[in-house]
Amino acid sequence: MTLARYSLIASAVVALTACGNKEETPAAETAAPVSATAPGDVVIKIGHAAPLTGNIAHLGKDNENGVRLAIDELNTENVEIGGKKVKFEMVSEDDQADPKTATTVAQRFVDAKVAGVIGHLNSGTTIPASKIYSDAGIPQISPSATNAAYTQQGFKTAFRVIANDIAQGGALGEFAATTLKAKKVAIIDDRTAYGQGLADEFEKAAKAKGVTVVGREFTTNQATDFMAILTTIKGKKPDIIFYGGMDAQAGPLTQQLKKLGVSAKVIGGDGFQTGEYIKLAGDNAEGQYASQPGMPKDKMPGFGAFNEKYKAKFNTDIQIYAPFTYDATRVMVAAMKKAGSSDPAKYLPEMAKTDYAGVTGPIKFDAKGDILGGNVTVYQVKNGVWEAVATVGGAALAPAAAPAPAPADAAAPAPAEAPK
Ligand code: ABU
Repeated sequence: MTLARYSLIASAVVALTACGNKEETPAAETAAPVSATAPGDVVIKIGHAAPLTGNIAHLGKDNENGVRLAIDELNTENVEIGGKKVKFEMVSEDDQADPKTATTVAQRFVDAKVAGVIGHLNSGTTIPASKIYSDAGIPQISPSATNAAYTQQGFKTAFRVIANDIAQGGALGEFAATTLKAKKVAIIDDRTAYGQGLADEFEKAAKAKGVTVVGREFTTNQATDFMAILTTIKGKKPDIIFYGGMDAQAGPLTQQLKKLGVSAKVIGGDGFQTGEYIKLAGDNAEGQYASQPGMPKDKMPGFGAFNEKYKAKFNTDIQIYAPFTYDATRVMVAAMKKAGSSDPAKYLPEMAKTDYAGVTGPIKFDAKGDILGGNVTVYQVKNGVWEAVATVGGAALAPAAAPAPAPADAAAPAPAEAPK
């Protein structure tokens, strides 16, 4: 439901019931029978933000679907918080993957008194929005923003349920050097917080393993024609080409490599470990590599059941982050239940103490709000689908076919940093 629609309903609530909140928190209000809730239910609003228009709207919709699935389920579970029956309502906003729009959306969420926010999708939106949530004391869980800076700002409200790009870039650099035995790499990024940050981490890790970076080129997250930079790169004869960015660019870039007769393999991060990449890259998708933070999907404890529920409800395949938005929503609600309140000030301390068995695996946070023990899986396109080929959990690369390593530090004490 958009904020505009919510506002209409909220006005109707005031007009019809002329009653105030039953729960003494800013994050909940009594719903009128205009929604799917029963009269007297306390309604807790949870914000969701992602690009719902533009060239990665398919990923934003996927994130939104994960939240919707969690909330629809929760609303059948007779959840009680602080002894009162509650219903949850998603307030979903389009941040257009644009940092400025994201801050406007964040302020709207604050004004709407959401209890918490799942989002944003992109690092470039999550980071500026996080300051607004921090100032307002509203807990935020990003399911997908992987730039390390998000949780390095000292904000007690910032959490993420996915490993960051220090882990992901390090894993990819290690994989390129050790498994692919690359000697020369070319690097391209889209100049976003995510694309550039991941490329920097990859470059650091690859160089540390003795790989030579023969070229570094830039594009944007709106580009569609990469022939000029790919022609420059072709002349440098790299063994592999790293791309830091999203599937909307990685797909056409991969296809254009074939037109230029470049056979170097493409490798990158979670921004293009999607079904959409395979479609966009066409017949040159086969054999390319991309990683996703987390264990291989077939080793995620709840992925199979989640996948079935998702397909049945939305009649489409998961793109990538829906299981993470689903887990993030349930983590937030679990903290509210433990605190006995949806008041952000009251349940925020429980968020920091999270110990949750999610469909993506165990979720605990370190002192900064990053997931503890988050590992990274490298996938390759084989016969037109992504197949896990290696998992990095801690320092060592393990074949994905081997038993998934337990999150190495899941039970480790949090690092000695300022507590959240
Ligand atoms: N993690 C890749 C996509 C989202 C982002 O970090 O910008």
